[in-house]
Amino acid sequence: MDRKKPWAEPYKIKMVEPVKMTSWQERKQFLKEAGYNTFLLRSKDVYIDLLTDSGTSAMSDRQWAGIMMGDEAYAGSENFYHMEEAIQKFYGYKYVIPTHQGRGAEHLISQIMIPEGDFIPGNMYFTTTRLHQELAGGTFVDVIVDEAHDSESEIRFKGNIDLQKLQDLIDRVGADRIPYVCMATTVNMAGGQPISLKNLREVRELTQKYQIPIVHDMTRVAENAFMIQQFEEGYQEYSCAEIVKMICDLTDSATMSSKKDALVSIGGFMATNDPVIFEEARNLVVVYEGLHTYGGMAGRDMEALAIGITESVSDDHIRARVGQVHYFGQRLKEAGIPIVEPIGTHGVFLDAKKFLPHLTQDQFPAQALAAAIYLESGVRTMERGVVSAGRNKETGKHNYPRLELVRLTIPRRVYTQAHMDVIAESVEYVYANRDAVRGLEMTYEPKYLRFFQARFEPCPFVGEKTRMKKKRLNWRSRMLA
Ligand code: P71
Repeated sequence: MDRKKPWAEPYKIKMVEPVKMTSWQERKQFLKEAGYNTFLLRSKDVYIDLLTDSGTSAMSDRQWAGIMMGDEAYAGSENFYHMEEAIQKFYGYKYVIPTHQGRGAEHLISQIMIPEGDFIPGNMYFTTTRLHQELAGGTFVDVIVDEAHDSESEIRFKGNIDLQKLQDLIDRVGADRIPYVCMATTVNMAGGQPISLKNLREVRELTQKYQIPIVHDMTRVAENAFMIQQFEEGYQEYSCAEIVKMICDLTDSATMSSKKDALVSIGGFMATNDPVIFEEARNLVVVYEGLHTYGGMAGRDMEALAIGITESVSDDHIRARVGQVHYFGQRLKEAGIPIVEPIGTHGVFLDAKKFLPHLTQDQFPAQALAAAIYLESGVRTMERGVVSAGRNKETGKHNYPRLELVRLTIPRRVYTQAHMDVIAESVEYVYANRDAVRGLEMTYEPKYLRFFQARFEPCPFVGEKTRMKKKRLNWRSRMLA
């Protein structure tokens, strides 16, 4: 009988990079200097870095060998053609435009496809995606299923588009005011939630009726394909690579941040099957990114990407990648920590509203929790709540997302199971002492993508002094200090 395969890593480690633990006193100082924003910490002051899985994965020996084969010609680099071939082979799109990273591709597609005043439905916003849609004069409309906004709903494909919401938008504004539907595989802001192929087929059917194209944010498409293989009826016999291809085949164009799924430190691309859009993008890319055969990427990085794409769709790789995330999430869940369920594929998301019920959303609970976790453990995480959601472009008021989350994102092939255990213990410690975590107030707010550079200060507890007198526990005075 075939034994179920374990998720153990399908590789062994050839090179290591030391990490260093700092003292609590040091971290207190670093956090203050960083304005309580984990984006502003220096990486040398971080013990385990779960800020993002973007550009932080470990490359394979093959990829590093590819780096040595960089053809740094200004035009027509051989590595570009390797990259193009890999994209055509594994994702199936005909035309490829390289960009420096995902947002470069988002910029191009938004400028090309969105006329001023149009509406772009999508399965939940992503920060950079929505901003580029808005800068082009468009308005993002969230058409994801309601369950995606509920951290407790355990439906399997929480990334799905609600067809009724999409139909309602078409009826309300008219199909000619919708330049495309933006469909992300593995919905980041929902907690790393997948879409199902069934849903994508239905969206395809509906949009084809109105001749609305689908633009695929394929940043984590292989992880989504793995979830389909594991959980959607009828796909167990297909390989991850085959499912990736099926997904791409149901869409018209794509934007990609290669820094995630595709296992490289930098890079991205726009891809399309439409020759007219391709022609436009080839024109525009030289203005913002670079020539159409490098688009801001070095030749060596395009080579590493071509190899990374091949590795990213391997069943063994993806099982271990998602297996590690699920191992970690399961540990937190068993410890009673409020996390987004089901556990996603690129990280585990803490529900900061439930974790810190004593804070209002105006006190930036997810930001405060990310700061507290760093302070107590040196583990760096990322806020994905009201700070990330930014302000409403018309009213200027905060957007208050229902999900107020802290993301513990797992880089690919970087940390071990022992690291997962240490992080879980740190989060458990903060959870046990959660009522000592203070809210924050924003003292500096940048105009664009404010979460990157905003600064904060702890706001005082009401009646803090009396409380402190009553409870002189050591950890309390530490966290409150
Ligand atoms: C992540 C990132 C990187 C990031 C971006 C913005 C704020 C914080 C962190 C980037 C994505 C993404 C999706 C679904 C497009 C981009 C942009 N994610 N779509 O999760 O997840 O790609 O960073 O290469 O420009 O940490 P880019």
